[in-house]
Amino acid sequence: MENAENLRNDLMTAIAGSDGTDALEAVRVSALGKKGSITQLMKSLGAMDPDARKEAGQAINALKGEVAGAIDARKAELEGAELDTRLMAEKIDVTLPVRPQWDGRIHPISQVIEEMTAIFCEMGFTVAEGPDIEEDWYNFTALNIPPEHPARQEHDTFYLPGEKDGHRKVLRTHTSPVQIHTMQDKEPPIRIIVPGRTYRCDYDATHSPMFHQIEGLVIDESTHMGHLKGCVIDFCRAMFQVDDLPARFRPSYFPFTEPSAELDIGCTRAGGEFRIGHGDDWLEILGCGMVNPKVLENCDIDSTRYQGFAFGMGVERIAMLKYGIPDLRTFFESDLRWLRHYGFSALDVPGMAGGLNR
Ligand code: 2U9
Repeated sequence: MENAENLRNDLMTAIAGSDGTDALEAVRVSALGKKGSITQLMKSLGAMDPDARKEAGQAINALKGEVAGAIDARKAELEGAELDTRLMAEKIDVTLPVRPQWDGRIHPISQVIEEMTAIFCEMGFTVAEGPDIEEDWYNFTALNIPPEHPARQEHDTFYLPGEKDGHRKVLRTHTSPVQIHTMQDKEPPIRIIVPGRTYRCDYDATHSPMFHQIEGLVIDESTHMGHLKGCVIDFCRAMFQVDDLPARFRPSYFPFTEPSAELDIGCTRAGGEFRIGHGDDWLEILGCGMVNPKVLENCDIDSTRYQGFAFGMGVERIAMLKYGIPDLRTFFESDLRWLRHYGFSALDVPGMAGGLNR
């Protein structure tokens, strides 16, 4: 097979001489492609007598394997060299400042949660967090909302598919299950705030199926309603940066607090302008109350020794009021123009008195 030997030498020279993956591919097609030289040799076997065909067939197969192996090895070599050249040419100067047009923005929800956290942490609270998916007992029963309680209907709960034993987990409808876990796991005194995502099956101009709450819980031996009132009024004054912000409490009802109240703050709607502060009008801002002793007992806390207060508010609502964002639905549309307008600079670090003077 002199023919085959010449072909082998020619192909090996061409493979070694290929200076790029495109040139190498051309060599591969010229040898092993449909009309390639080795393929043609294979086809010529049909015209040979059986003994010659056997010998030539083995030689051509060996040649085919050798050429394919040489092509693979050269390909790996060339790809490695091409990658090296590209990496050498690519440079990135990590010391360059961020380009202003690529500057990311902090979402108003993140900003407002940070502002609230800064205020409550200054008062001595710490932050607690927990899972979005909860057992029914933590979301409802432990909070004095037993099955068939009308408050369950108000919560428009998202249920997960049932487990084998028939019980269903829920997407938490408030952040309160985190307080239940904390009371089970820690001894009083407890002073926590719980920011986080919550879910209710409701969607219109003022409701989103996913929204955010921040709740607070204080449990010790002597905390009373006066502490609750001072805490939430101080919070509102710091949050809205009005030192003498008028406040009033209205009686309310929640299964997990007794007595319960809602806090209104002063505002004005005169002449089409809306402003928080002095005025002749009121705006509901949060709910609160003294923790129901039944809830303490559900967490194995002795309600004859310990007592405390709790409060809860919607983060979107506070963000809309503080920063004049008119439509709740825009919060989660991921519209970059909206985020550039209402978002915050990463360097705009929230503190006790930060945020309004932009
Ligand atoms: C435990 C005990 C008591 C949390 C509370 C409210 C009042 C309240 C709503 C405000 C607007 C939720 O986002 S909203 O719809 N919340 O009015 N939340 S007291 O009370 C608790 C929580 C946990 C163990």
